[in-house]
Amino acid sequence: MQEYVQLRRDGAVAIITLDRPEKVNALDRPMLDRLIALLDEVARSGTARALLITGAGRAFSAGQDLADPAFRIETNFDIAAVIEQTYNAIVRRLRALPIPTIAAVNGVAAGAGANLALTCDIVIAARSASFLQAFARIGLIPDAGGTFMLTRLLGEARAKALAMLAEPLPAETAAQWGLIWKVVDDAALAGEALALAHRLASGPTVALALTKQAIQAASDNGLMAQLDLERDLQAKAGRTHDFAEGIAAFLEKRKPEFRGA
Ligand code: T3D
Repeated sequence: MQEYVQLRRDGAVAIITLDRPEKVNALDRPMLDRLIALLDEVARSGTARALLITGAGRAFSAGQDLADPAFRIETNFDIAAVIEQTYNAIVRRLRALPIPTIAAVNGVAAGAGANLALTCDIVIAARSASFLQAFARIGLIPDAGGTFMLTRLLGEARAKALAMLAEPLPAETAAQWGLIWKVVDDAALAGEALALAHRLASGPTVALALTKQAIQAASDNGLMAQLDLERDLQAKAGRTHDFAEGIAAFLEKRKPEFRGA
């Protein structure tokens, strides 16, 4: 059976590719279930130190496969249950994964496809890519964490306009607005994204995971709670080999060799 989501390894970097280019990587139920299984595999392996997610062909993903037989209004399907089992399950995993996640957005990212990309820790996009909150076009609200990420990253004014107007946001504007990390020329995207993933994978992985945890918690915490959290997480980072190595390398004027422990 052909798999439309692929996982491969490049050293310490795990690479997941949405690989259904003829349907601009629209996500049907088997693809979503496989994505969940692959995220679990990456988490279980314990050896991947960064995760890169990208799309095959000219798009990142068109979001939910609107032609999926499981997505039929006539069958009276339980949309809440489907979302919980698929998109929510994926977003929860990406946010909890204790390694940096990078989305390399190679083309249009629409609907839940856009919001899965925006859930990643660092989003790098091709200059020709765009982000489309397509939901209003089909009478839905942004899901897969869209209302959270858009509002936190852009504020209500831009979040509401993007969601209600469902117009494509060019990658360059997304970068100017702070929705994503950066834009690169189309031909440079794959190489730059992989180099970024390797750079992170050779970093102090425990500290990076704790950084991710602290920054994500900052969306919910007040300053006092965040100071407590920083203290507690720094105590963990301070017990790692990589902290000792970072200090030693600085004093010895050499490049640190982080182990991710
Ligand atoms: O219960 C739940 O799970 C609810 C959750 C919902 C989450 C969501 O993601 S809802 C939003 C779903 N996505 C969309 O509404 C986007 C629909 N697609 C588009 O707007 C456009 O296709 C794109 C802007 C993404 C790309 O446009 P373009 O011109 O580059 O490509 P195209 O020609 O429209 O698409 C190419 C093919 O892919 C075409 O098939 P064909 O005619 O060559 O056989 C098209 O029908 C197909 N395709 C594109 N998007 C989807 C799709 N097929 C199924 N589902 C799609 N989402």
